[in-house]
Amino acid sequence: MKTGCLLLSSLLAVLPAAAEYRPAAANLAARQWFQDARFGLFIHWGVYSVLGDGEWVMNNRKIPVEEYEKLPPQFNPTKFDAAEWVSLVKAAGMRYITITSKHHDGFAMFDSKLTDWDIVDRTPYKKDVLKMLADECHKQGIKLFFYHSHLDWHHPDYYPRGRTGRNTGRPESGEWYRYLDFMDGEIRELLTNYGEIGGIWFDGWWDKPTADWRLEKTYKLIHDLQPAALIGNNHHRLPFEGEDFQMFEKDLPGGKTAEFNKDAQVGKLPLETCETINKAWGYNQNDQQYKSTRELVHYLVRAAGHNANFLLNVGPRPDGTIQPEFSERLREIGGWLRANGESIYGTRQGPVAPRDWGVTTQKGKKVYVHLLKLEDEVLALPKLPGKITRAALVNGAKVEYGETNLGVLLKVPLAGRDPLDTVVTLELQ
Ligand code: FHN
Repeated sequence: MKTGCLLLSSLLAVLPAAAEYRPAAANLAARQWFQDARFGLFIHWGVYSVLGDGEWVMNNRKIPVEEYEKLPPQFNPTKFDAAEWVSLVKAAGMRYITITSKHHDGFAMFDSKLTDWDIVDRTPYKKDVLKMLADECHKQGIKLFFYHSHLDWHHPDYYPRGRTGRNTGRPESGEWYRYLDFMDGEIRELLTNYGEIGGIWFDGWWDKPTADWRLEKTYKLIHDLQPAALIGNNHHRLPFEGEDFQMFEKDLPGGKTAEFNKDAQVGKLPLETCETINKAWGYNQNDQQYKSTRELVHYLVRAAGHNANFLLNVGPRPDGTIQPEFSERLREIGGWLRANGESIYGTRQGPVAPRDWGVTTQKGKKVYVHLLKLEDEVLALPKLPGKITRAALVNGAKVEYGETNLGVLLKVPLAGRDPLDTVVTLELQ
């Protein structure tokens, strides 16, 4: 036993200690901005949209690379209008965009000098849509994040293969670290050629969970190029060293309702949860299962009640337009936020834990009680961290309340409730 311990301690002595990540002041400020922003648009867009069957079509239909390479010549998004997209984002009350720079099919939606497997070299459209979007975001004051897939079903050096992408017809060979160098090279391009970037949203680590992903090197590259850029990695684990926020997918933080979240624990970093409007991330012409605006507002509010941002997804069509079922809902959410945004933007989770009836959010001495599902006229709350000096609806109508040493009673008549979410503002002394 002694020998084993001696061997382990001497081995640990020679292993390079992972340098502890110390976020720059600009990064810490960016984290505060991120948490205050509370609401963003997720965009899954790629050549897969030509088939109208989601972003996993290459894997699900077992399409080999040489077949899949026939898609880009059919992708010509002549109706793409960056100003229209960013204006829709602002009309929705969103503060940032996270768009796929590269999804699992490996196709770069930007002009990469490291490969011709990209939108400029392989499509009749020949324009760098990420550059167009980045310029418009900088012009309209919307932060831009890039979703970048670790996993790659097209690159020959993504080898050994992972759990997915096993029917792509690639040779059973490849240089793993040459693939990582390629991936780091594209990350360098994204953080060099597109101005200030909000951050990188990684996904696909789970395809090879035991591989040496060399995350420390990639994360250092990002933070060296843009210290304020926030790194998130959708690995469904507690955050790794070097990450700046933690995301959850199709689940509120700690919800564990989605299979891949069963082991997910909530860490200490800023939080974000992402969800689709129908069921698909990438454009799916057959998916008509749209969530109602009420459901989407509830998701946004419940996320805020869990101290998390809400990243709501659209999958644009191959012509570059966003379908009306999505844009209508986004505008309706924006309408609710124009009246109630004070209870979401810049808040943190409130003093009362999320409940079935709703959640609380808080900003300074104001506590916002969000009545999402309350059939009764009276709501009992536990004691609050201060005496109430005022209770009112967002329209200013006073709310009757009572305080005892047991807690607080609010009386909110059914008449005059907001069908999406009735917010009661409590001012505490
Ligand atoms: O495989 C991806 C999927 O295509 C999509 O990008 C979602 C969005 O969070 N993430 C992965 C599934 O967990």
